[in-house]
Formats: sequence, structure tokens, C-alpha cells
Amino acid sequence: QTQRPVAAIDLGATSGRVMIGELVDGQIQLTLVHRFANGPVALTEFETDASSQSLAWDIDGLWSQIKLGLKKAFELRADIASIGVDSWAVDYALLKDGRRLGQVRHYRDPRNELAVPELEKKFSRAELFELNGLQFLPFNTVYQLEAEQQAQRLASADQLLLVPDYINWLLTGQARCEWTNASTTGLLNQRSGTWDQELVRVLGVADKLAQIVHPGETVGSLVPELAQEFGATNAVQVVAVASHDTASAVAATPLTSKKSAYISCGTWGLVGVELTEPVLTSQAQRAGFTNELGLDGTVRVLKNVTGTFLLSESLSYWNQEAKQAGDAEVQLNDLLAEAQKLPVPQVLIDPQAEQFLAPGRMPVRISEAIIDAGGIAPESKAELIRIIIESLASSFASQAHEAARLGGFDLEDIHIVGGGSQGELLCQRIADLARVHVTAGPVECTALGNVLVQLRALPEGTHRVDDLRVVVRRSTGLRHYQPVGALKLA
Ligand code: LFR
Repeated sequence: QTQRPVAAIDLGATSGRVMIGELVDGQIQLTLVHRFANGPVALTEFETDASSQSLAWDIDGLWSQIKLGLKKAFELRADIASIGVDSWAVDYALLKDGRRLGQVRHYRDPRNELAVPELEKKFSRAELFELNGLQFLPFNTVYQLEAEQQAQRLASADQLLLVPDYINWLLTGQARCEWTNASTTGLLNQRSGTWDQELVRVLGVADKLAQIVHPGETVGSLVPELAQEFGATNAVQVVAVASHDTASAVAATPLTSKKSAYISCGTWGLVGVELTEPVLTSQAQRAGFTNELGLDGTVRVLKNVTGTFLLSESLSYWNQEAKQAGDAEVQLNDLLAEAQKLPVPQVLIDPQAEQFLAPGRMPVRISEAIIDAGGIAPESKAELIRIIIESLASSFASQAHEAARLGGFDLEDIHIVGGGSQGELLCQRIADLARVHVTAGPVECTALGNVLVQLRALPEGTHRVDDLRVVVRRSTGLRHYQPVGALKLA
């Protein structure tokens, strides 16, 4: 008996994709069916009276792309058994009477800056950590909801759905809240594992949250109109995967041992370790670490470090300049090749700093930060890229050691997955600075995690995907980096 293929929808902050995944001779085969761009859009594009600073996602545009991708997927494989959706965390849609109210705000929207001091009048950062175990990030859903309370929208909504839950709702008509992503909202109480009654009351969402589902559980059947539109020939289930993209990525990271750290490197670099219990000590809070819930009762003790956002933002700034000047587009690979030949920069930036949260003018802001730190502004684009790579590597290396310290062990090695794992200079410098072996890959780790959870949930599977990481190791080529001649970090 063969197992039917599944479709994975993986929405990242800069691009989304629809993939088909199937198990062939014990290996996962992933086929990219459709890829589309994503990014922040000014809210004024949708609402003329919005503040000019506000940022949203083009959620209707994303939904059209998802439908297009699924159509293509069913054209290729009409026997797709299930669909799973993952995306970035924390952001949500509000519904009333089965219709979406307005847009889905982008987590980089500056509205959060005002909301942080407001919520802190009710709960200090330490109190919040005590309740939800999350790293302070100004965009955690709790702060967004605080900002939302200033407007009327929240009061008139009857349902709040996180982004993948919203897509699941469009696909099935069923409103559910997936567990791993719920843990990024700041509304889940770390000790009870359920909504924190006081927080949901104070933030005005006590009656708006959907029933929690765990990865592997069925959300519902694809609604008949969509099944027809896609040309599905069999019944199709929508399965809750680990819908927080980082949870899916870490679930599929082929960690060598319990003393390995991971870096899930896309727009963000999520640097941490996998444990079975949260670390809720004041040491963890001071170090800025978070406790997010993962597949099968695991806890990701990790830190959000800005990742390839620094590169993509720099590139889009330069390409805007090039366009205005009528010059050719700048290519990241060319700059990386040049950067690799440059010496290690003396002065670095701190990619964790909140100052790099907002989009726009990234090369200028990085140069300013270098000057503020006593350095000299980079003279070429390649020099600036070298500073970014070195700063990321340095931050990733030290945070991987810190994560292991919080986990109570000495770090043995690091796995880097996601788009950032393709960067050879980055991987090598992480190995050098952390003084441990670095394994790079898979690149499409999030989609793999999404697919594996669906395959595991299928009733007809002859292969139970019992040890997901064994299957990943069997299915993908990994690259290896040994540390060479660099100073050990303190
Ligand atoms: C990565 C990620 C991070 C989350 C950030 C914002 O894509 O999901 O885990 O902190 O995006 O949602």
C-alpha cells in the first residue's frame, strides 16, 4: 500500500510556497509547486484613512497565491490526501459573523511601540515572563492586542485567528487554534498549558479564542467548493501541523544529540535548544530567552536574533537606488563572493537590537550603528555585507552557547537550517566562533516539518513516520563545517 502525497503551505515573511511532499522508499520527496513573494505593505494601500506608518500583510493576495498553488498541486497529483499550513507567528485576523474585519497587521507595525508601555502599566515584563515564559519582543500578540484595544475593531470582533488558523478556516470553515503557534501569543500560561485567564480577560479576547488543536489533529475537510476548484478527486483533510514555522523547522532539524543547538535561519535567526521543560529562571529572562512549545511536548528555549532580514533589506535598498539611477540590479551572491575575501571586520553590530526591527534604509542604519560603536562606516556594499555576516555569526555562536548553558549542558554542535544555511561564509564563521562542528541543512526544513507531521497523521500510511529526524537525515544532503583557527568566544 502506498501513501498518498500531502500539500504543505509554508508562509515566510519574505516568500511563501506550496509544496508536495511524499514518502518514497522511506525518503521524503519535496516538490516545489508554487512560490510567491511576501512582505510588509503600507496599510494605506487598503484603508485610505490609516496612519501612513502602519504596516499590514496582503492577506487576500496571499490567499489567492495559496489557491493558485493548490490548484497546481492538484493538477500534478490529484490524489493529495491532506493540506497543512504553517507561517510566521504572532499575527492574527479578526472576524465578525464569519467575515474578516480589516487587514492582518504586520508584526513590524510601529503601533506596538506605544502599546508596550501601556501593557506594562498592568503587567511588568518580569510578571509577563513569569506567566507566559516568552522573550520580550514588542510584537508579541499581547502587545498587539493592547494596541488593538485603543481601536474599536477588537471590541466588535467575535473571533481571533492566528494566520495559519485563518487559512485553515478559509480552507475548511472550521475555526481552531493550533497549539505551537498559540504559545507565541503570550496568552498561554506556561505552567497550566492553557489560556491565562487573567491575560485573556485584560486583553479583551476571553470570548474570541478558538478551541486549541495539537499538531497531527484534523482541522476539517476541504470545503466542497474549493475541492472542486482545485480538481481534487478524493476527500482531502486539512491537518493541523506545527503551524508556527519555527516549530515545524525545529521538528525536522536532524539534531545530532540532546546537546545540539539549532539555528533556524530565515528572516529571523532562531537560536536555541530543545528541552522537555521550559526554563523560567530569572537568568533566562535576563538573557532574553523564550520558551515556545514544540511538537510532541517539546519546548524550544531560544532567542530571536534578526536573521537574513538584514541582507534582504539592504539589498532592496540598493536595488531601489539602482532602479532610480537606471543601473543594473545588485546580486546578493556576487556581494557574498566579494565579502568572503575581505578580512574579519573589527566593529560589529548587534543583530538582536530592537533598532533593526523596522524595515527601510538598512545600509544607512547599519553604517550609523558602526560609527556609534566607534568604527568606520563601510566603504563598499561587500564590506557592509561582510559586517552583517560576521555580526550574525558572532551573535548566533554566542547565543547557541548561552542556550546550552540555560539547558544545563555544554554545547556539542550546531545545526543551521532554512534559507540562511545556504550561506557558506556564515556557516563557516559560526563554526569558527562557536568552536564546534556546524551541520548545514536542510534548506526547506520548515516545509519538511509540515509534510512529516501530515504524513504521520495519515491513516493509510504503511510507514509510520515515527522518528521524523531519521527520515530527514535519510532524505537530504547535509553540509559540514569544522571550526578553523579563530578565537573562542568568551
Ligand atoms: C520566524 C518567526 C519567529 C517569530 C517571528 C515573528 O519566521 O515565526 O519564530 O518570532 O517569525 O512571527
